[in-house]
Amino acid sequence: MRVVATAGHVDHGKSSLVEALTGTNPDRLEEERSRGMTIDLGFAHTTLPSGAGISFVDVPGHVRFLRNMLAGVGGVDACMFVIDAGEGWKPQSEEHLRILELVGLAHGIVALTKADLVDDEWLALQELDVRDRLQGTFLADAPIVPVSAATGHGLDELRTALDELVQSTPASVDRGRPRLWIDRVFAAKGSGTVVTGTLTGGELHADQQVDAAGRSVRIRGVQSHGQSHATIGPGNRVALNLAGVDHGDLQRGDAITIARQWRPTARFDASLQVLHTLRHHVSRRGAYLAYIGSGEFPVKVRVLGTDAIAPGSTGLVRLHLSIAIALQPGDRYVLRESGRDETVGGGDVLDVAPVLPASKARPDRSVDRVISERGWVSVDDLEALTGERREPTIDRWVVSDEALRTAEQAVRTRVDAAGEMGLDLAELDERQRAVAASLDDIVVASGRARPMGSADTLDQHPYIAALHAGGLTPPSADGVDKLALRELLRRRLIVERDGIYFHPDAIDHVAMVAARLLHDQPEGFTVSELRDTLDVSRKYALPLVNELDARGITRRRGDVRVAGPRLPSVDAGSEPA
Ligand SMILES: Nc1nc2c(ncn2[C@@H]2O[C@H](COP(=O)(O)OP(=O)(O)OP(=O)(O)O)[C@@H](O)[C@H]2O)c(=O)[nH]1
Ligand SMILES: [Mg+2]
Repeated sequence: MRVVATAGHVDHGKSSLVEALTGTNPDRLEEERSRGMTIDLGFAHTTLPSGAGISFVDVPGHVRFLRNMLAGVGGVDACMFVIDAGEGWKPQSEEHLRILELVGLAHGIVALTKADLVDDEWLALQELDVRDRLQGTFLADAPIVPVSAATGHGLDELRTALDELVQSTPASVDRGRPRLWIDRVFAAKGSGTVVTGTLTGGELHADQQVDAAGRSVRIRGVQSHGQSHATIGPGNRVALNLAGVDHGDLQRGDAITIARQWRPTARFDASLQVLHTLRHHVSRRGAYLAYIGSGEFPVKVRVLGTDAIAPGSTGLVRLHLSIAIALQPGDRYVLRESGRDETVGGGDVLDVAPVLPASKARPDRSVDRVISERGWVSVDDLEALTGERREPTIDRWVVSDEALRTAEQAVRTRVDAAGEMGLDLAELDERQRAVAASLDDIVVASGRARPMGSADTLDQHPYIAALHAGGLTPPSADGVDKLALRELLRRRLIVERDGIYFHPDAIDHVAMVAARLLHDQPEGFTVSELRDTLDVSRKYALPLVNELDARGITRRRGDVRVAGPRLPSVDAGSEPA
């Protein structure tokens, strides 16, 4: 269902028109009814002649409530711009039109209201004047429909125009990244906290765990215009019943999102289009209010790349908020100066997490710029930062060409320096390991990276041969490279027990000797007996018998060794060695 906001000067008949179209008086507050003036946002919906549904967000026209108007127009698809045919163009006609342009609206129709109070000649004049003032704006070619909420005259034409508007306004895009800027929060009897807003970017569904202004909450129920839904798509007015949060903890301007998809930010770069009606430049630094989504945020502005932005021109700015909010490039904002109570301008969010200092930053919407400024960015981070999901360059990262070349060079240098043993992968960080694995000229095996073509000669290491020759009285490891020693052990090319290194064959041999001993004397043998049988000193016999115990070949029972579960069987045919 398309969501359409009203706009226009105070008392020009916006709310009356919404009521005439929908049967619902959008002025729901007691004070609004008694004063005959809209203060806060109102909501109503109806079905158009074609059968299409339409939702209205009715905004106040009075300049004092401009912040509420701004809260209402973020997230809507189109507008119904209202001008009193008798009064004609007024200050908030102008200001609302500028704001609608700044928030990026591209579709709308114009209603020339209270047509019953003027004659045809005046009506025709006003129509010409309005058409003139819409020149160069998104409403330049919009239909202007004379209408009277009092007599009903022109309502059918207006409905037809709204139908055409709804047909020609593109549906809200589903990017799988829902965000709902909260415009109302209240406690509903029996169901706890309820928030409402216009959903954009993706679907929400009941029982979903979502983020509400930094709190993890569960959606207990989803409604749109009083109807419950299991799932609701973007472009709809939505009421969410939330579990896990008090209504006092949330406020207009907070957003409902899926936490992992966003990187809330308090500092972002943006374009700033300064209204040509502003009488002064926007200078280097200043304090303002930024209107983003449904929220109003105090903000400090720093102009980028130049000293000031002149009225009617567009520049770049860095904005600092006092809290972090879920933004994405392309989000629109409106800037107002609270002191002077004037709209300064607005623009596009360009970079939600700028990495360059303000003196160097030249932001734009390019995703490639985000990648090249970071060098390395995970696929998930990139999506959270830009809304765009890219294929990874390497493993789970998107990497700029330059950063990749630098990393490849660094890894090659380190691998080359490590020599024939190769480089222990544990010495590289996650990114470097991914680079090592990706390089054709580097072989990664057994936890080490070696240059391709350098044969793995570890199994011909001289110490293996020396141990083999040493048999049961092997030479010590003095002088053998520590790294090589560790790798030889890890690959089980040699065995270490109690600080003595053996060839694996020596252990196998002793295992057979033990098997024969126990075959002859199942009650067990002592270390001395083994030592005598093997004809070695205690220095070697003890580690050997300990190794047998460790392997489960023998088991210690008091002073003797008995058969363990892994004792080899004695081949009756073979003679003792
Ligand atoms: N005669 C006549 N009076 C109208 C018509 N539309 C609205 N009015 C009257 O104009 C006054 C203002 O109408 P609203 O609908 O409250 O105007 P609004 O634009 O919503 O005002 P704000 O929300 O405060 O900006 C009310 O007294 C209405 O009764 C119309 O078509 N004909
Ligand atoms: Mg009103």
